[in-house]
Amino acid sequence: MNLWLSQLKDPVPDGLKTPAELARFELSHALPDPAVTLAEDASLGDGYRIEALDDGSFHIAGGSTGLLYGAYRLILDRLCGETISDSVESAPKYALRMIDCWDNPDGTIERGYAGRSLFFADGKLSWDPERIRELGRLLASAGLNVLCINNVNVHFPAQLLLEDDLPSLALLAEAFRPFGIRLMLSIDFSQPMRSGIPTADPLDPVVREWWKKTASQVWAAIPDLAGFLVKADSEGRPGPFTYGRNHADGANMLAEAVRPYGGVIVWRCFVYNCRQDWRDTATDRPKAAWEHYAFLDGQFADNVILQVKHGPFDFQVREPLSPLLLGMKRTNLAMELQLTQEYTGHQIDLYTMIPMWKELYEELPADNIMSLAAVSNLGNDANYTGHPLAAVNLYTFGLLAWNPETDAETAVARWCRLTYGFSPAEEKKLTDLLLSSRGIYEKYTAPLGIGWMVNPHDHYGPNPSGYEYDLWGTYHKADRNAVGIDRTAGGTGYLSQYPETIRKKYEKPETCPDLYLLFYHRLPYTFRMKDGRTLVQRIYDDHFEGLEETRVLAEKLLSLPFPEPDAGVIRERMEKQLYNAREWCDIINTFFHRLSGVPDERGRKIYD
Ligand code: GCV
Repeated sequence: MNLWLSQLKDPVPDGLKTPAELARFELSHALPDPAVTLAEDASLGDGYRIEALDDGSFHIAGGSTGLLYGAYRLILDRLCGETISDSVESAPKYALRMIDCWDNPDGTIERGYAGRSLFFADGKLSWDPERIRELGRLLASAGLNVLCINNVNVHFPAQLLLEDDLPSLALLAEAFRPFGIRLMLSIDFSQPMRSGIPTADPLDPVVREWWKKTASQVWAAIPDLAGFLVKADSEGRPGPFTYGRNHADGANMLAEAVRPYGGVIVWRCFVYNCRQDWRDTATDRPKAAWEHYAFLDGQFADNVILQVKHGPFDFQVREPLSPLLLGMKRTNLAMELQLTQEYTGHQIDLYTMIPMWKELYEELPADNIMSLAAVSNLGNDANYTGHPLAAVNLYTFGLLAWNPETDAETAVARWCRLTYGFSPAEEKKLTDLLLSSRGIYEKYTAPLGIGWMVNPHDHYGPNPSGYEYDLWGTYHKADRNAVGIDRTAGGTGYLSQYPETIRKKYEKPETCPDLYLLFYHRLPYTFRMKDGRTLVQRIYDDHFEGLEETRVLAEKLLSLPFPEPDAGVIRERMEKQLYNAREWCDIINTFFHRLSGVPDERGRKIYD
């Protein structure tokens, strides 16, 4: 199964070495006519220039990878019924367009909803070469170029990737090379201690030497390894704090070790107190990343990239843009998105992400970041993403990483056309349904930016107080009068981490955009929204509407002529989504009704 490339009938053969060779193969099989000539121009790198010549043929210039991206551009345009009439030039906005897999050596995937790992089984690297070539083709055709294959929570034996498993890893890197995809590895900050060194202190000369030697061995085996990804001092992972050092000390030490090979250190900023006492009101989790990193701006080596989750919490359905992405002007930044639907429906509920990403970009100057990363939604299910329609998130992420100005509707419509080849009316219908799916999901889950009302740990289905008295710093504090946390200057002060324009937009409940209202404010249920409804009435209305819109979504979606096996899978998942939406609607409404005692103005059924 080739998803959006299903019209490419000839599988990529074994034995191709470079992206330019692959470009020639793809063009000769998928686009034998008209003729296409290729000219390698290393100065263009990943970029390409395509010229339509008078005799109907095309000429592509680009670096080796640029030729491949140019070839896919021509092929996919042709499959979409489009043609380049004059000439186009294109180059990616971000040099690193990364997919981070949270795969474990035993073949499980943390927060994975599409089967088991494509890279590991039984404690070691293990892959099906044909599937790797198919995956490589999918990723390259979407413009993606870095793949971190192992979980940021590096559990043993993942450490062996830097040790005994290196030869095997080198073979996997070779398999991805013709697709222009470079591997990255998540590493364990305390790994030197496996070699008998009593510390992992980043300023200890023995530790520094160990990393240098290890890097030299790793890059000798895989000369184009992109770098290391590090989760340090986060949710129990080891890091520099143990030794009284800060994150610049930790990241820069590793950066020095990988510098001779052109490697980068991608250092995650997901650092917060995950052992918080719910009684402690002085700590507000969204403030944590800024407190740990903002003062270090300008102190990171130039081959360190700080990878920041798009919001200050953890991939909730609605979060504001992380203030770090706006405030660290002298640091290389990557924004981290999450394709795997941990909090957004487990690839059971339909949730198309590009509308959310476009909203983030409304506040994020594209130049503030240098890379875009996303947690993978891939697994070894036949269709790679479990829900066939979840593949739209992988494809459109690639388009956005190439060009953040990509229009959401155009991107989704292109995916629909490539994947299903429906009639124009059906394509429009599917595009609209996909684009509406995020808003629908948002309506029936946690209200107005509050987040976290999910079943703990598993993160699917409603549980309004599941995290309320837990250690994770994720509280809504709903009582009989009010709900939410005041994060303005008069409250926890989180909003003060932003530039003034943003502070002004959110600081007053009367003018704060509705969908962020309970993220920033604690408000009584009687609070009057801009449209005159009370807060609690808006919560009831959204949930009833979300459920009803899910019903309509299901009906319309299931009327489309999906081919098997997709049709069966979509039907089965849609039924589960309907059940989930009903659970959410009834439980959230009952929760607020019981607390507030306020009846629904429209007399709809809310359970006692
Ligand atoms: C890989 C959340 C998830 C964890 C994940 C973590 C992270 O807490 O629930 O599964 O761990 O984020 O991004 O590191």
